[in-house]
Amino acid sequence: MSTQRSVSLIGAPTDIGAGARGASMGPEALRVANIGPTLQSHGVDVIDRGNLAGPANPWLPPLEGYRHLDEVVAWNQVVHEAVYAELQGGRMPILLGGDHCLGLGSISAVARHCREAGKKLRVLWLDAHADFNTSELTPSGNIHGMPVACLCGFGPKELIEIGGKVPAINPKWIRQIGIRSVDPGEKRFVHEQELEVFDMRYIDEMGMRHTMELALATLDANTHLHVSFDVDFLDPAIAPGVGTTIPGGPTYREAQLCMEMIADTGRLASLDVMELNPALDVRNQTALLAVDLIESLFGKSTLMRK
Ligand code: NNH
Ligand code: MN
Ligand code: MN
Ligand code: MN
Repeated sequence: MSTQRSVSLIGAPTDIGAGARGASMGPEALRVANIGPTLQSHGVDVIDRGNLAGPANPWLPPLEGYRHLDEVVAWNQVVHEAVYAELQGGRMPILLGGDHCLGLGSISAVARHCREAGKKLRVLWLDAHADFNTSELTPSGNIHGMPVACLCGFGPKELIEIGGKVPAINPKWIRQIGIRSVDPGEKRFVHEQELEVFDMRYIDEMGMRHTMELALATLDANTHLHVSFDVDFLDPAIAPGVGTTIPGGPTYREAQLCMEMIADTGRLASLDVMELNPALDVRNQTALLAVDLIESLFGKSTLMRK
């Protein structure tokens, strides 16, 4: 079994859910880093659908625990429809973020597609953060810290209902990898909901190989694998171009091995590349690194394998 070879790039140029401005420029930075032609060079059929449109960022303080809730809902609705349409058309959507609040629109569409197609779903959440806050728990009101909770049914009605069914997904379908910054209330909630988290301590002690073996265990021919890649997953020494850098992330090789082991499953069926912030980057290096890692997801490896 090999990874889907028809890909659609979908740009979502917004920083509506973030605490720093600039992720709205992420899609263009990934294009400047040659994401399309690079995938094509690996034999992938690539269509760039261009950018989605949504409301501007009014940059207001939180209201009842949420910043920009109406605008976040509007953006997630357009993302949901765009991702769903690609899946129904038999193509792999790659969402170019944009901040991570849009993981909700993307993954709710994937979940809807899987329900209708009778497929199982596994979500890999590669991130420094658990993104499991609610309006009561959040220290910031930024909705990019809440998409996983929303997907599991904890969040405002307008957001959690985007894919129709509530909750969109079961916490048991998620594996979080690279986590090293969780807010106090969020931490309790992660334990309560029994999220399966491979935090940096786990990766330090057990290694990326063992971590990925567990995170990818029990996938079968009927499983749709979704990867939600928050670029702040990576160590800031190699990936400075994100709004919320947290030290102690995966090195270049650890990140490559993570992607290579995902590629080896042949199950990757949808992808988000989120939180890239060109305003904070240095000569587009974080975008170039993200493209390099995405190449590995599509089977680039140091030496030819079988
Ligand atoms: N946990 C913090 C919050 O909710 C930060 C979230 N920031 C992220 N998440 N970049 O991936 O405000
Ligand atoms: Mn499908
Ligand atoms: Mn995130
Ligand atoms: Mn993050």
